[in-house]
Amino acid sequence: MSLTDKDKAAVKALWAKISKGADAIGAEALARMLVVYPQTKTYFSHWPDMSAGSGPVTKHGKKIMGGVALAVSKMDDLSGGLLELSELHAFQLRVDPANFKILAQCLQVVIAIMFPNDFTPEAHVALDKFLSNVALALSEKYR
Ligand code: HNI
Repeated sequence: MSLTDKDKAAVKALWAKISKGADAIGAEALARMLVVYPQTKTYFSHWPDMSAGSGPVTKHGKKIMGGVALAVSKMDDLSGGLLELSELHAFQLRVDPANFKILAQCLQVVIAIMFPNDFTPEAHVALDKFLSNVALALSEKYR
């Protein structure tokens, strides 16, 4: 489902409130994904430590949120804006696209915990739609 102007405005408004906590959101969401969906650990087996708060998790959480920030800025053309990241995940990293939905879920749980007042039902529905579209754009190069 494509994003309406209303969805886009709601995501931008939410992002303006939460982006200061982006690094922490990314690290928490990634740590949660690795615990709750342990099958995702296969992609990070080269890390010395996959536990919450570890160096690699903290560092990679930041990178993921850099990707989300890019997606927010390219909201009108997610396929084009995320093309390189899609190629990377498809051809080099070979990440099963089902995992994008899993991470999206973890991101939403963490945002709800860290920013309960900003994560209104309206923000929630828009973010959910946005992250589905991000997952779709990241999966583009798999075809
Ligand atoms: Ni993902 C690397 C963004 C989902 C596995 N990933 C990156 C980088 C960005 C990024 C940015 C760094 C690229 C670079 O170095 O040039 N990843 C994103 C985004 C999402 C996402 C925006 C979804 C919202 N990645 C996932 C998922 C998995 C995943 C769901 C696996 C479960 N990503 C990786 C792996 C790397 C990676 C593996 C390389 C990490 C490393 O340290 O080797």
